[in-house]
Amino acid sequence: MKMLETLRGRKSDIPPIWFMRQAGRYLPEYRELRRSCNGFLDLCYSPEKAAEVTLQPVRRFGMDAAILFSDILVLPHALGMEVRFVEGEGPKLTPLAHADDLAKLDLKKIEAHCTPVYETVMNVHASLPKETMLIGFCGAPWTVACYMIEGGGSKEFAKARQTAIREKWFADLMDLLVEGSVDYLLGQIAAGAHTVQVFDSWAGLLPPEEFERWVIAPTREIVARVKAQAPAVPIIGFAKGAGMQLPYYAQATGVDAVGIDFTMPLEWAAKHIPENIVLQGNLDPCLLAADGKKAAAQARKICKAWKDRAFVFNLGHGILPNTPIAHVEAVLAAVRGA
Ligand code: 1CP
Repeated sequence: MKMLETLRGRKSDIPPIWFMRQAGRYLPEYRELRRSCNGFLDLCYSPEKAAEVTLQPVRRFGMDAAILFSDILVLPHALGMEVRFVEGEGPKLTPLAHADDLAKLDLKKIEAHCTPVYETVMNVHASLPKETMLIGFCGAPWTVACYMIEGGGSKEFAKARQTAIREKWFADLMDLLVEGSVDYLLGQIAAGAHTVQVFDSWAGLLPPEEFERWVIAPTREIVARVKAQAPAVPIIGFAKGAGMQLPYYAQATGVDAVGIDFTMPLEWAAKHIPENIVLQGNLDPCLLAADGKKAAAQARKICKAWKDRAFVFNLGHGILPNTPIAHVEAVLAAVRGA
């Protein structure tokens, strides 16, 4: 398995490739299958359909990895929160506002609630080509807490940030999410995930002391506890927007690989991320959607800049729904040297 070798530190002339959010609305076969479901969460909890969607980008593009089709908000849903996905608007949650709301969340619900997700992992595992890696994932506690407190997406997550500063119960919420994330990742690993990625999409919102407390510390704990049970499973951390804190994140959390977002200078990342950490990234999803030729040229630049490192070719954030398939093909051809 090429990507597994890369995650263990092996360099290669042609890097393994997958794209964040590679199963999704830019694929006609996804849109078609999605029409047969009663909403997005229904798809996440349908083991056959979710497995099919997971496999679509592998079949179409020969990606080196499949990422479980699910969402980071499945965990709060499993804990007992109300979560809905409104077409065109994104996720809506009944926000946590008081310490009392925490008492309603129950770690014991995760196993039964997530059984269909683990079944999806088993289904994908059974039909995946032998050389293709299966990635499980969760949201990092900070990012998941942002949605739980804000009640949905936001540019600044100002309510979540102020809650983190003001309320004692925020630390209890984070502890609960660490516990839940460990159980959830280990469940996916037991079902057949070969690696797991922790998505901290809103890591970049925090000043240094809070970055330490709400990004580094919980991620370090999750990594240590997953590794204690599954030492051979590599862990990828994606702390979007971490900027100059990323080398510290890479070293302090114990992850094997770090996602590099599209704002990071290539040479800076190659120079400052510790040598023993694998790089993953970082093509700009807007460049990919806007211009296939320029995206292919940039893809070659990434390969050149990181040729002396073990790295996984990816986007610097999730693929956009309006991305033309031809642009994806142009980038894959560029990376594979065609
Ligand atoms: O079908 C649809 O219309 C729903 C769109 C959609 C999809 C395809 C959502 C709603 N989630 C997903 C799948 C998903 N989400 C995957 C698996 C698919 C794949 O990668 O191939 C993964 C890994 C995620 C992770 C996720 N969900 C993140 C972390 C990564 C990132 O993009 O930063 C986040 C922040 C979410 C929350 C979420 N779920 C969906 C939306 C639109 C959002 C963003 C909400 C917002 O902040 O505006």
